[in-house]
Parts: sequence; C-alpha cells; structure tokens
Amino acid sequence: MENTKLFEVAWEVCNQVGGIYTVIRSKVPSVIKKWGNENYFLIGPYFAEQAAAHFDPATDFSTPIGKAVLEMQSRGFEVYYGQWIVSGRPNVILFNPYSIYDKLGEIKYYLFQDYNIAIPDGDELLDKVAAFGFQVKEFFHYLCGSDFCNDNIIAHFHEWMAGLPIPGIRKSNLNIKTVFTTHATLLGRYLAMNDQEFYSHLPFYNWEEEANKFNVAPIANIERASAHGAHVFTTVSEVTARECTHLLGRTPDLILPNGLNIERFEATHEVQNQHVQVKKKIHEFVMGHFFQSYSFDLDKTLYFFTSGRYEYQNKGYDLTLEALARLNWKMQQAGTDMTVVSFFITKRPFYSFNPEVLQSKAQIEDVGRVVEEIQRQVGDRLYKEITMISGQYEFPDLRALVDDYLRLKLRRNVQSWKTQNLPKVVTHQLVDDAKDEILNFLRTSNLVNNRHDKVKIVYHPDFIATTNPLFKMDYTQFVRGCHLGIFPSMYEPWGYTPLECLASGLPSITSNLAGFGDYVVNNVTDHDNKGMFIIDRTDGNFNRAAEELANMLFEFVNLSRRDRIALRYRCEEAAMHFDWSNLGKFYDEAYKLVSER
Ligand code: G6P
Ligand code: 1S3
Repeated sequence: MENTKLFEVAWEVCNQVGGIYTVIRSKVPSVIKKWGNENYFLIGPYFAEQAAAHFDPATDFSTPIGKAVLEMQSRGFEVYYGQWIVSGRPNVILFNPYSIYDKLGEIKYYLFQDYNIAIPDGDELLDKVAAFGFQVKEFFHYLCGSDFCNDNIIAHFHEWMAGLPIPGIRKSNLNIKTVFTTHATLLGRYLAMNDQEFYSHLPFYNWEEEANKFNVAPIANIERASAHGAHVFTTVSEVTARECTHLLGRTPDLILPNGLNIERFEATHEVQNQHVQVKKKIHEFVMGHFFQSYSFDLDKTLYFFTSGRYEYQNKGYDLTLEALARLNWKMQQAGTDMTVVSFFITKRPFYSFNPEVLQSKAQIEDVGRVVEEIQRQVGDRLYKEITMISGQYEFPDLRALVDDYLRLKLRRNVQSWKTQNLPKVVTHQLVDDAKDEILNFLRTSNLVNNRHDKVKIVYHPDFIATTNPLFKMDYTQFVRGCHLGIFPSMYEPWGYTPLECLASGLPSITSNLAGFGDYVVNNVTDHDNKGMFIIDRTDGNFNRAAEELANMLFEFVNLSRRDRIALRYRCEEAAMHFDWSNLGKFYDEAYKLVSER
C-alpha cells in the first residue's frame, strides 16, 4: 500500500491487562516487516508505572509524527512519543488520560449529545476511556490537517476501550479509514456467565434490556457505536462473529484469527530436554507438597493443568473438575499404576500462602540440605579411604562413613516433616474459602487428595512467577514441564492458552465453543494427531461433554512415554501454522478492504 500509514490503537499498548496485549505485542515484528517502522505506529494510554517498564522515550522529534506529537504537546496535551521495548521496537504514541480530567464534564456532554452514549460519574475505567478517546480523536483531527494529509491513513482500533474515537472521526468526516476489531462482546461475556444455554438463546436476547439488567449500558453503547461506525468491522473468531450479529447488530466483515510469534517459543530439538528439566522442578514441588503425607511413583506421574482468568463456567473450570473426578474413578477401576496431578492456575483474592504448604516446602528443603551434607561427607571420606587402600581392595562400609550426628539430624528432619494429614488442595488462604466454587466442588466430590485418589489436585489461586517460592519458575516454563493443558471453555472468543501450549510443544484440550478450537476444527486437518484435542460443547449438554473430556483424559493417561514424546514434537511442528507470518494475511485483507471503502 503506497503512501499509507497504519495506526493501531489499543488500551493494552505498553499496558498489560489480558489477551489483547499478546495479540498486539506478538504481531509487531511481522507488521514491521511488511510496513516498515516509518509507516506503523501504535497508540495507547500512558500510565507512568507501566510506561517505566515498557516505554523508551524518543530523542528525535524531526520525523512527521515527532513533529505532530510536539504540536499536540504545545496545545496542552500530555502525550509521549518513543518506542515500546519489545521485539520489533515499534514507535508508540501514549496519551495520559488523567491529564485532561478537568475536561471530562464537557467530553461526556458531547458523547451524550452526539452519540447518545451516557457515561456516568464515578466510574474510574469509563472516565479514563472517555478521556483517552477524546485525546486520540483530537490527534487524528490534527493529523488530517498536517503533512500527513497527503498520506492515506488507516486507523485500526481494538476493543471498546480504544473504539470511542471512531464515531467522532466519522462525524467530522476525517479522511481516515477505520477498522474496529472486537475481541469479545461485553454483553456476551455477562450473558454466558449467567446462562448455560447462551448460544441457543443468542438470537432471542434484547440487547438493550440485557445491557440495562447487567448495568453495562454505557459500554454496550460504546461497543455498538464503534462496530457500526467503523468502515470495516472485524472480530477474532466465527464464534464471536455470531455473537456480534445478534448483540451488536452488525455482522463482522472479516475474521482476524489470533496468532503468535512462534519464534519466541521455538526450541526445536531442545523441546524434549526443556520438558525434562522443568518437570524435575515440578517434581520437587510435588515431593514437598505430597510426600509429606504419602508418596507415589514420579516416573509414572502426569502433570495436567488449566489456567486463565477466574470465570468458573466461561473458562470451563466446572467441566474440567467434573471430568477429573470421573477420570479419578476410571483410573481406580482400571487399577492403573499412573498418578495425575492437576494444577488449577488462576487468580482469586487470598490473604497469603497457606503456612502449612510453605512449611512443608521449607522442611523438605532442610531434608535436602542434610542429604547434601551426607553426600559430601561420604564422598570425601570414601575418596580418602580408597586412595589409602593397600593390598586387597575392599569396598568400604558406607554407613560407617556418616557421622551419627548427621544420621540423627536427617532422621529428625524427616520425622518432623511427615504428617498424617492429607496434602492441601489449595496452596493459599482464600478470602472466600467457604464460597469458593472450585473448593466446593472438590469437597462435594471428595476429590481432596486422598491417598487412594489417582487424580490429585493443586489449586494455586495466583499466577505463576519466578518470584513464587513454591515453583520458582515463570508460566511459560511451567507449561513446558507439564504433560497436558485442559481448557474446555464455554465462552472464549479466541483463547491463547491452548495455542501457547502448542507453541511450547505441549498437547492440550479445548472446546469448539472457543474461537481457537473452532478454527482448528475447520482449518487444521488431523488436529488430534498434532496435539490439538477438541471437545464438542455445542449441544449444551454438560454431562455428555464431561464424559467426552474424561474419556479423552483417560486415553491420554494410557499413552506410552514414547507416544507422549512423539506427540510433543508434532505439537511444536504444527504451531508454525499460527505464526503471524501466516495469520497476518487476514489483517492484510482487512486493510485492503478498508482502503477500497
Ligand atoms: C523422563 C525420561 C526421558 C523422557 C521423558 C519423557 O525424564 O528420562 O527420557 O524424555 O521423561 O517425558 P514424559 O514426561 O512424557 O514421561
Ligand atoms: C479476549 O481476552 P479474554 O480472555 O477476556 O481477547 C483475547 C485476545 O483476542 C482472546 O484470546 C480471549 O478469548 C478473549 O477473552
């Protein structure tokens, strides 16, 4: 596209909140390859703390965009220009929404008068969004009257938080081609949380009534105004497109599936080694957590996990739990010698780590330290003794090489560590322990890490980070050490978790109600063989879906080690399909379409 500048506007530019951050950030290198740094700009909100970690201010303002930013500053806008410190180092323009809070009254007045969008007072997020939207619209206004007016401008807005300038751009008839991508619909999310038959009821909802019922009318209005105002309207999956048709009243022109920068994950022949190394670290956690009460064969243990924001039904935690309970029974009936440890990694309010969990971890580390001391002592003494042997060689008695003191210390440490109590199912002290849905399911189904349970549970109500004393690794490492990801979502416009698994060489299960799952079913041949397992949730039959998932898990448990290793390689190989070098073509199509409109 000759003489065209592309601006992408998103709330998550230099500001990590959720999945849109991954979309924008992972896409940068491939966009820059096509557009060049001089034609591609990202626009986002300026929050000092986030910017400190993500943003490198520019020193050279001599470029047309640099000059535009200086001009905006001279008009009193607090706007920053520089680079986002991520692969590709894209140019970014950040607006501080707080800096124009004195104008909020006026901004809201016009939003209501011109577009019937009523923004209430006292809603922190909406205030920021309204202020940011105004700043971005003014910026485009300025660009259209500056040197830039000789260029074609495409402005691509992501999600309602960034979409608010669209109606203003259209009203002022600016010479800017607009694309709006929604990554979910707000109403869809609320409705799905409250209605198990959301998809079959979809054509019958009255959006306005529902928006008022859930008290989200302002956002629903912004979403609709953005979707209807844009020259080209898109979303991330067919599943969400259906939702847009009914809840936003406009069918997306195109679907832009989410990709990843697969290179960042690529380990090729190392994929297996990395799995083995990280798995060892997970073993350490499991020994500390479980072996205090009883032990099982780690060589015959599989690690399953699910992760994501805490939306019990939407993310399919309810189905995962039900299937795990059934798997437990199936494994017991079959008399298998395997054990499954299933991790739930999500975010719930908690006070602190459970002190008993931390204590057990500390105690096993003490045991480990004494064992190391003994190792050293035996090693030194053995070496001395055998080098001094003269005459007939005889292997020394190793027991005699260990001091009584160390033997006693080891015995005492092990004894004080061992307990009759069952291993905890949750690693933290939850604020709402008694009402927590995951815990209540585990209590009701008695899936509480009994000695005889083949399926064990570790519920970790916080995201994993290297600073975490239990795992001492980050999320991507943790994924590599596991055997299977389980994400059978009920509401999921795309869903990056299974795709991240794939890129890390890990098979996973998702559902055909998740955008990613639906895409896989329709576009990836032989996907089971490539570690992309999909369960059917379209009939809304929870019981049947739970049985399907349980059977899938049981089949996985019965795979041989050789099968698992081969599958991991096939996963990694299949991930390339989802690299932006391939999926970026849908964005190209959107820009072509918008240029023609
Ligand atoms: C063990 C073996 C490795 C093997 C790996 C298989 O560590 O020693 O040779 O590659 O496990 O992985 P999995 O975790 O699926 O049994
Ligand atoms: C949304 O984030 P979420 O987890 O609220 O956008 C993501 C990126 O497009 C998508 O992967 C996810 O399914 C959506 O739900």
